[in-house]
Amino acid sequence: MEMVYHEEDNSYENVHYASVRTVESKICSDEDRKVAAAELGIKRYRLAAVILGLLCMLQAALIIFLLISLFSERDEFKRTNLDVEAGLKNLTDERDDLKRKMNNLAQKGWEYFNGSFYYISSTKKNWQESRDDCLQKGADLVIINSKEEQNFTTKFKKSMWIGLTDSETEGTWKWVDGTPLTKRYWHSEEPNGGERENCGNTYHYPSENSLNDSPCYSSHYWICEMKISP
Ligand SMILES: [Ca+2]
Ligand SMILES: [Ca+2]
Ligand SMILES: [Ca+2]
Repeated sequence: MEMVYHEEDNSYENVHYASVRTVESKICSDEDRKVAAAELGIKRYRLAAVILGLLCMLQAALIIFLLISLFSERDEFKRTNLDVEAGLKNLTDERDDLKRKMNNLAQKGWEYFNGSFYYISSTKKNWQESRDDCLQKGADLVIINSKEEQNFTTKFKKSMWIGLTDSETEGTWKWVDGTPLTKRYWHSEEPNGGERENCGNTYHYPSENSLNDSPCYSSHYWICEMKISP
């Protein structure tokens, strides 16, 4: 009988113990969930903080990039502006220099026509002396490039040396800049002097086609040309 009592008592304790374990287990489980939830919350906050930090860094990098670009563009603009100002100053200087040169030439009796100034001599010299005079003045004997320029030379009604010669190769007429004669304004039956006449002039000036070949040693007026525009 006593044994039964003990067995029942023991059974009661077992049930009670199990019940306590269940309760404890339940309490532990709730606490774990709370702890886990808290940890999860902390992790989320950390993640949010990291993302926020990265966004801030990205924003800062973007601002720095934009500032660098802005400063670079400003510097480039400054450089371009300086170049433009320098170019403008050069153009202004060149214009003023050209004005002074033109006024100076006009005062010395040079005549302007279609991009060049022309000097008509008042004395006579041979072809080489005439050319030397033009070169000394910073010009050369005229090179006739167009019908208009040809007509311009005839209006002075003088037999003038021009920058045309076949001294190098008989029959091959060249201008003083080395270019070959292409537009021909020879008077009829000219050139006719062969090896004796190797320099060109405006001998037949009453005619539109005034050019003639003459002996280079003969004396004539001369016409210099100084190009102003290219
Ligand atoms: Ca010319
Ligand atoms: Ca000749
Ligand atoms: Ca001739």
